[in-house]
Amino acid sequence: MEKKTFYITTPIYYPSDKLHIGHTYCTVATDTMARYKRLTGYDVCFLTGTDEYGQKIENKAKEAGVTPQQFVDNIVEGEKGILDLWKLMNISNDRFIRTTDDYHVEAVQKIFRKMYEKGDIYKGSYKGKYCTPCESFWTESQLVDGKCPDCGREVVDAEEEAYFFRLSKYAERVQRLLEDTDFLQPASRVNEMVNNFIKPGLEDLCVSRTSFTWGVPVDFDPGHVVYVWVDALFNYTTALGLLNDKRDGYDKYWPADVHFVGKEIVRFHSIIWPAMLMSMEMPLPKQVYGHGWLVMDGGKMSKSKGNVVDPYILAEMFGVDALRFFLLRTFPFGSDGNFSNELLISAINTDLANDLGNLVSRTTAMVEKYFGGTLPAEREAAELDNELLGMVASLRERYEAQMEKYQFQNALEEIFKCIQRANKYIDETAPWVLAKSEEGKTRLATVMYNLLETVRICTILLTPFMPESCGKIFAQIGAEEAVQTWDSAAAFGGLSATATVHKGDAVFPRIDAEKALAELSALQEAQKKAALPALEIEPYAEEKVDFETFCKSDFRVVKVKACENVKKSDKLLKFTLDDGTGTDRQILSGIAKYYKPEELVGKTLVAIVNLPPRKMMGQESCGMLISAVHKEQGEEKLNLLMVDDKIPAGAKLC
Ligand code: ME8
Repeated sequence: MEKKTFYITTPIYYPSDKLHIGHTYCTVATDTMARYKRLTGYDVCFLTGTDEYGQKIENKAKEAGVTPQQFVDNIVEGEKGILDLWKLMNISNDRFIRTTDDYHVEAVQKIFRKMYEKGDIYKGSYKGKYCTPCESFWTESQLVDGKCPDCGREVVDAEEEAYFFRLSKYAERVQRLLEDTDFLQPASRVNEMVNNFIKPGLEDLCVSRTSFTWGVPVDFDPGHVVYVWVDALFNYTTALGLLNDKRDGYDKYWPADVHFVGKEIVRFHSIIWPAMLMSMEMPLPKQVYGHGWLVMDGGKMSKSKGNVVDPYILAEMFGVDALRFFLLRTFPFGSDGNFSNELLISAINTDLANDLGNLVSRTTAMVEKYFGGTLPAEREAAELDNELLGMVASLRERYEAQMEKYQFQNALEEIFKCIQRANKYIDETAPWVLAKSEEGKTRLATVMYNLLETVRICTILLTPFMPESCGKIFAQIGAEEAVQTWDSAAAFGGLSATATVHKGDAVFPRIDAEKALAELSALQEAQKKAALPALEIEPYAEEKVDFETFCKSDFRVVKVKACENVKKSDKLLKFTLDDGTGTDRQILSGIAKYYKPEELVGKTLVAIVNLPPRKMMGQESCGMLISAVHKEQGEEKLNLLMVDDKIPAGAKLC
């Protein structure tokens, strides 16, 4: 019999910057779902990829002094790029699409032409606002405080000849789709779409641009490139071979079972995407699930805010599986979650090290200690076993109900209730007491078997979340492949009655929270610093100074006779200077952070000497020493201007 199919996608990511933990969150969730569906027997197609066109990428490439293609190639394929990250995170995608792939470009051109020939795309003129970072057009009325309603950044005026898609024509059908079906999940997102976007009147959508060139060219009108969202959304179908013969699987996998997308792009997926598919007379995806954001102190992570968290650092410190687990255990998928290093460490220590890790290591250690690693076949059941056995035997059903609703956190909660119950069962049955007498051994073997079976069933259901670690646990409890299956998770009794365990290293070592937090914040700080520009110099003054005014400034060479810190001031140094007049000059300068007084004595410097004297900390300063200032990796640097010692004190600079 042919397997049932399941087609699941992540958004395709913009390769405009390195990806952060927020992107990883969505991809890990999709991967977990894909693995779960494979486990339950589906033929899964899991697609992810990159969305490489648009003005934002063109601008970034220009800033970096490379071509847009070079720019995206580096972020996608380069060291620690997107492909590397998905490999590190053990992402099991079946396909990867890059929108610059030629088959995609050609298919998008055909799609655009088809909608044009049908009359759903027409030529007009666009006047409005554009948010470059989001690649979104807005009308004046959609702006919030004059800024982009999605990201809150400045928008720019845009007016150009453009093609439009007749979104308005599909408004009613889209509204019915949203209100009358379970197309958009969680259902709480439906109202926002209908009330904010459809009810006020869906305007036709501008779907081409002429002011830049990094996009799919409209083949029948050179100079126009296809709006990046039109090109991007169709990736879900071109990757399956729609209107191209380089890929295949369209008939098999389309329509998608679910698109996982972040909440800010629900609008594109639940309004624009179905409308375009209606125009193309194609089947609609079965579901769009809008997940929440990982936020830091209430705000979305973004490179410009400097609050992004690097998944590489976390995965290297805590392990990939611990990170995958944390993301889905800690935050409900449909809502926002506040990321913190403390939460991550607590999930590892509480759930993984304490509850799961301990259960596995205590159980295998006891089977080794009391039975030399292999259980005897005799059993002796007791009333006390029933609660645990009942809970574990019905776990798969409760887990499945949650997984089918994409409620990863709840599914894990069901598993951990069983794990906690099993740890309590150890305390209740007190194996160390049973082990003391020969008569207790049969009962002890039963207790051990029940624990091993609990571990086995929980591990099967945890596999989509932590594939590698679950493999290690299976090896420790001696579970062969045949008893790692979905079917075998439905009932107790999978392991042989004379199961053999192989105690190994702790699968989830406990983290020393204080040490790890200190290390993490040092690493994250260093990374933040490294991301700042290596060298920054002050912008040049726009305003001109006339020559006469400039000539009024009297710059002189001065020699440092003495220099000391000013009492009660962290900033000020007091200089006694030979300025060539025969009378010492005193200047105070706020540079104590940069120099020790003794290192300046004897140096030949430059000062402006005709500034009016002023008092600082009760002392008079007659002039100002000239320094050069710049920033390195965000840090202020200052260097006093020092000149050749051969130049006599008092020499005028001109
Ligand atoms: O939107 N928490 O690309 P993108 C959770 N190219 N999810 C987050 C997140 C965070 N802090 N930050 C980003 C695009 N994401 C388009 C998609 S699909 C046809 C085109 C999620 O790289 C975000 O919500 O800006 C989105 O779902 C995904 O990462 C890609 O974001």
